[in-house]
Amino acid sequence: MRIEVVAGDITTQQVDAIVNAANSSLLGGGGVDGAIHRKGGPEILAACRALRAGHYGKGLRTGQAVATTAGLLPARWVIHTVGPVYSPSLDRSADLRSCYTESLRVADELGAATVAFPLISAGVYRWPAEDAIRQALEALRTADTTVEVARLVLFEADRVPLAERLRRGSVPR
Ligand code: AR6
Repeated sequence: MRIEVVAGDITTQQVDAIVNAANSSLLGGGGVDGAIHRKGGPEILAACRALRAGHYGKGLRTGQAVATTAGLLPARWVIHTVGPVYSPSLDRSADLRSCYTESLRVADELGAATVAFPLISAGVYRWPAEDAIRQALEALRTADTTVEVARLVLFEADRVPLAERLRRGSVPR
């Protein structure tokens, strides 16, 4: 799988699937979740409500992923995942990496070849950006998937040079 790092807005990505940093309710929120629902239109929320009425009655667990239509967005699907809230005392990084690998597993099931990811947990959930990038790249690199391109879309353009260096493996811990 090719890994790309770009600056931008996930809602405009021309890929098969975009990933949403959702919360367990699946019913929307702020940040990237708010942007996806706003630009994708009510079809996405309707699909999320249907999930809640069915298999996901208790919501989506942290580190899990599930797909819906992408509504009016250029992508075909939105893959919703729930990142962990950052904790300075508990290591929740396995849950964070699971968001990436579970999203790729769902992408495989859909037959999506190109998938764009936001920097999961790095906003409202307060994960430090550099470590969030490291966890994302580590999870993507080691994933067993048929996805051909994984694109990490950074809303904060000033994070791209560091992310590029980490992607190339030129920054030690
Ligand atoms: N495109 C790409 N990245 C974006 C966009 C966008 N349009 N908008 C924000 N980001 P966050 P979390 C970046 O807070 O930390 C929601 O309320 C943002 O700058 O969206 O996982 C959910 O409903 C940051 O780097 O997600 C949950 O309750 C990254 O996306 C909660 O927030 C993630 O920030 C999830 O928090």
